[in-house]
Amino acid sequence: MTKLSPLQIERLKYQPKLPSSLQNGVNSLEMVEGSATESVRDREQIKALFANTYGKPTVTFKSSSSVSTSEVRNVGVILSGGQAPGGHNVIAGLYDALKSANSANKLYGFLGGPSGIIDGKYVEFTDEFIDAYRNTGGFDIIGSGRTKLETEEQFQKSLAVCKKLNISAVVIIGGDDSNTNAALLAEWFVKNNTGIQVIGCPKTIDGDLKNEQIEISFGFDTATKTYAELIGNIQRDANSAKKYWHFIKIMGRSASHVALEAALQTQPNITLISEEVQEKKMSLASIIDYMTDIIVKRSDMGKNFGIAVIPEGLIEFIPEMGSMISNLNDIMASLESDPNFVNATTIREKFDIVENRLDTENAKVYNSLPALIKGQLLADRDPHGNVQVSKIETEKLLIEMISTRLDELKDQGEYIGKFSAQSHFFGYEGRCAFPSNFDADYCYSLGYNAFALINFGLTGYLSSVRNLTQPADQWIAGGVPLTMMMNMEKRHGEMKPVIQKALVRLDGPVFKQLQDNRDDWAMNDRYLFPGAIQYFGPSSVCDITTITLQLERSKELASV
Ligand code: FBP
Repeated sequence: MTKLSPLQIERLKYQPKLPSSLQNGVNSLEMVEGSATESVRDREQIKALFANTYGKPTVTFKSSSSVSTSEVRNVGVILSGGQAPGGHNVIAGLYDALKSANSANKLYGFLGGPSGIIDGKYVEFTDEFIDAYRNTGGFDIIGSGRTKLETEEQFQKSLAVCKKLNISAVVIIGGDDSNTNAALLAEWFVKNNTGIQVIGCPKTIDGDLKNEQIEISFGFDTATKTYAELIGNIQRDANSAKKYWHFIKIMGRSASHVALEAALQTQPNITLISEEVQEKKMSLASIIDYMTDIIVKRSDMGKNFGIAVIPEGLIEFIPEMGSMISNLNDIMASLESDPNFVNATTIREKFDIVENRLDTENAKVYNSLPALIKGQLLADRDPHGNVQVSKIETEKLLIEMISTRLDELKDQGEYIGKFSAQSHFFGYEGRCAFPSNFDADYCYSLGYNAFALINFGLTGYLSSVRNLTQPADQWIAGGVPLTMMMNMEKRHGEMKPVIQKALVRLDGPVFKQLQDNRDDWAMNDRYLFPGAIQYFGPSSVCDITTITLQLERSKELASV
């Protein structure tokens, strides 16, 4: 028998909470329709591409005193993209809802992400199987992957697999790109009269799949708490040894929500926010000046130590870098099949091929970077055409450039301190942590609610659970049409329909909290030490969600 840790044993027993509307099961529900919806941008193009699923209303569920019977359904579920704490609970919630609606229902899990449905690789879930994964982190129950579902051939293969298993609905648990896949598949299934429904669930630690209907994606709560614990520990170490500057890059491929939330929980000396860098058109040189200035001033106060938090996606938001990377993405798409590039034997040859193809200004920017970063920028794109920022060591780039700047200042007699830096990257540490109580409850509710959407015959919807800063029984369950969140963006050099990413709003209350405090935090050590995620104890400690969600919700409620 597999040996379990004491915490594993305790967490398996945790019973996640549900919104009161879902507590009597999906057979005692009433669906309330909102008004018809439009996509966030590019309405005509999105409408034309999603002729069958566009414009549907949002829906919410209310518990009903009448009990309906539910026809037998087989459902397939896919975990897609990067891991996020709570994914197993989405599947557990879906399974429990499906079995409580009709014990003859079956849930299949497709293995290894979207490729599982294409290749027909699956498992059938049983009580025993699901029970071993309740309230655990990770996606290892069936694995995940980043295959992009978009071609006719992939859709045909998926249909054949669904027909073989008599599956009438597919649930895709994923972020913006994966739910774009869900929208495409939903549209194709309707267009081809297959009768198969598709429902998405909002996953990503990055926290950038959100809008008025989706308050937060799952995993953000646990991941930010995990990073905040680690940053707090490093702050204690820095404040004890007083000899290192710690440069901490934090995951979040594009938006800086994770870095911002972790910073609000820990109050480090420097926090960069990519969206601000872009808005203020800050060059790499001006970022170096900003950070160097704080380092010098702290040194003048006798403090040759500190903490800098850097969002993972920063490099793409620095205007000259963003332009160069976008040019580079298009070039890389065309070089994928270029034998000269593919067969180049040295990295120098690859640099030369790329530099010759880049526009003049972009070539200069590329050329100005250290070889380490130039090489990392050439790494394979993800299947959606994005540069893999987790592989670019921006924290090291900043350390190197700041060191050089400080040496210059030393030569000019303007700096006499000592700069010794440590670099860190916190990403994978948080993606598979035991879900917080919040994520355990939220995920279970999202999965349970996904089956309610299926039971009402909906397709092309994202499972939505709102009112999240209130106790779980007051959460509002429902669904949002996926097309409502879409716009057209360039991917792999072509315009494609995609779900719009929610970036940090510089006019929002969350960024303002940082802005109002950062000068104080820079010079005076206001470090907070959040410690490990709490599962037991006063609800203000163990059930409280992120500062981001609390500030955003209190602003929304104030404006009602
Ligand atoms: P998702 O958007 O798929 O949830 O993934 C987010 C993320 O964790 C990013 O924060 C990170 O840049 C990326 O995945 C890393 O991807 P990989 O797991 O392929 O290294």
